[in-house]
Amino acid sequence: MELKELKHKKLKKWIEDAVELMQPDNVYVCDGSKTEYERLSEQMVKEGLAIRLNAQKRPGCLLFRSDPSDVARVENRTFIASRTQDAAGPTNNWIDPVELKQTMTDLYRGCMRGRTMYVIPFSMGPVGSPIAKIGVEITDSAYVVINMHIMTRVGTRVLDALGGDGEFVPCYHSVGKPLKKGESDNGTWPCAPLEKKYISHFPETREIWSYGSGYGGNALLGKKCLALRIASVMARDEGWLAEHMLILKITNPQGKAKYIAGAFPSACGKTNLAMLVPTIPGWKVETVGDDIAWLKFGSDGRLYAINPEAGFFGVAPGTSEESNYNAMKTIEKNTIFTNVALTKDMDVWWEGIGYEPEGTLIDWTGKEWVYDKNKNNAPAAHPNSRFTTPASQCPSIAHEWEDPNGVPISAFLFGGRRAHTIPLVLESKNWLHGVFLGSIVGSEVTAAALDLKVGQVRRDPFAMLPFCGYHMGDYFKHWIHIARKTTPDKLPKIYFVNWFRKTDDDKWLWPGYGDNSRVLKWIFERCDGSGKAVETPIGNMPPLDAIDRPASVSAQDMEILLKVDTEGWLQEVDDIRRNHYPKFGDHLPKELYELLDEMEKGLRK
Ligand code: OXD
Ligand code: MN
Repeated sequence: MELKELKHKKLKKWIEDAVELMQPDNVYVCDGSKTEYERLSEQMVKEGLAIRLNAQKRPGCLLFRSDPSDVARVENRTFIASRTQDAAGPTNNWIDPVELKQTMTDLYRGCMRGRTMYVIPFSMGPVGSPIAKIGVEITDSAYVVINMHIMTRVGTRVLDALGGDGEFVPCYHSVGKPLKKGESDNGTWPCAPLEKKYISHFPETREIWSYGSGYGGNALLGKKCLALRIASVMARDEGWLAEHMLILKITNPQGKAKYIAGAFPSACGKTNLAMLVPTIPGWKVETVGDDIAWLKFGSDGRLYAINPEAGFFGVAPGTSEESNYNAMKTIEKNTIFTNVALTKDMDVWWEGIGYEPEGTLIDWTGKEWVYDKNKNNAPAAHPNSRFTTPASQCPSIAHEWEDPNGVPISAFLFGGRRAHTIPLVLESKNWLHGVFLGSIVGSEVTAAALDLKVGQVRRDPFAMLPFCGYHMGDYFKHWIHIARKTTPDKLPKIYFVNWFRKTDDDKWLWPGYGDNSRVLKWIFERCDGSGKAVETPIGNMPPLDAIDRPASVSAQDMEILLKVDTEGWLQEVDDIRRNHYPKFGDHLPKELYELLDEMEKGLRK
């Protein structure tokens, strides 16, 4: 579509202003068609940016290799530029919005020279759903366009829904590498150096400005930027919830179904849980979403969730037939792989795929790589290498995954990667206590990527630390207040789970994966009014016989998994009181301190 054909005056003016600033060679409004996807894919193959994979083994699949400086979300270059620093809170990077816009306007000036500006109208949520939101991303990356095709609903149908004056979230994106006359990328991934990367959010005006990175959440602006950081602010203002949560459907042998949403920090197996294959006979788990949930109250007073995304942007390493059968099936076709290894027969490979590679590979940096049983060489696939794949291809996708009204949620899960102290499962005493549990979520650092010691607990409340667009203390308040919109019996029950307990000699106590269905079964039964529980100072817990024990777990280990570790919890209390809660200053709801005191008292009895 031509720019002049656009009916929406505000949108047209916004694009024209961007064209004047960024000075692209061409402007192209995306229609979202398969032909468009194919044409751009072919163009990138020709330019040497993409490799077409084996058409028999991986039909419709592409492989990209990014720049080694552009392989992940850049939290230290992500900004919440609210008018005041206090509004962004202590856990976000803040720059004054006027100053930041000035800096970025200077970077954007002429940034698309030699390139095409793509205009991507996209919907987060089924087009036309009362819960959905529309965004428009301007980008100079064809890689971003084809990824957005999979991750969101893109194109003319979105412009139709927008009409002449509908609301949209404007999103600027540029890889930050203008081309001189006659210059080309020459097959190398375009991006700007780290200190020039900015992933910026302006919560009051609901704008997103991203510069310098072409990768994942930095560049696919519907995901973390719109659906979490900006949407969390909208949700606070409009009385709903935008959460870093998977959504799954669980059905018992009698055919009764319930929906569960779960928040886990990155790298805790959310995608695996969302696509789990139960090990208990007769139970079924289906997928509604694997990363983000938007929740609103229905007229019946219950919370309904939609998955605002249309695809999965999953971590490849560790994904295998055993760990996630459904993901492996989903990515057999029409999938974009980024930074995985390439085999001789033009297929993909990564660490933890479940089999050894044959012969020499090409690693994610484009170099020859030989498999070493002793794992002495650097990984062939980048640890954060990804697949972008349509949710509709997932064998476990629930038929109602695109229901515009969402699915009614019976339970929320909060969890992290904790080797000690946190039991396999714990039920909150009530909503407020559930908010308390959400506020203290922590996960052990798995790689020395951050400035933290491996094994050290990083508190990540509600798994929203990198994704909340405002002060987290106020976010806790929002969670407390939202309960007033309905009656307690209509609210989801809240659970703390931990699949990652270890023995003192570093062995897993719980098998995880499909066996997590045993814990989901207990949660299902609790929500159904039949499951047994005992009250403890930390919450309600299943008695030993309430969870079907897998054959690989001894009765003794089950006792450890379901025991209240008084010493460990007292250390938690101390850490929360000293290091965690004080960060939020007087924004921290006093009710949460009261619950901390109450828990400590109970543990010392
Ligand atoms: C993700 C993340 O990519 O949470 O989903 O980091
Ligand atoms: Mn995520």
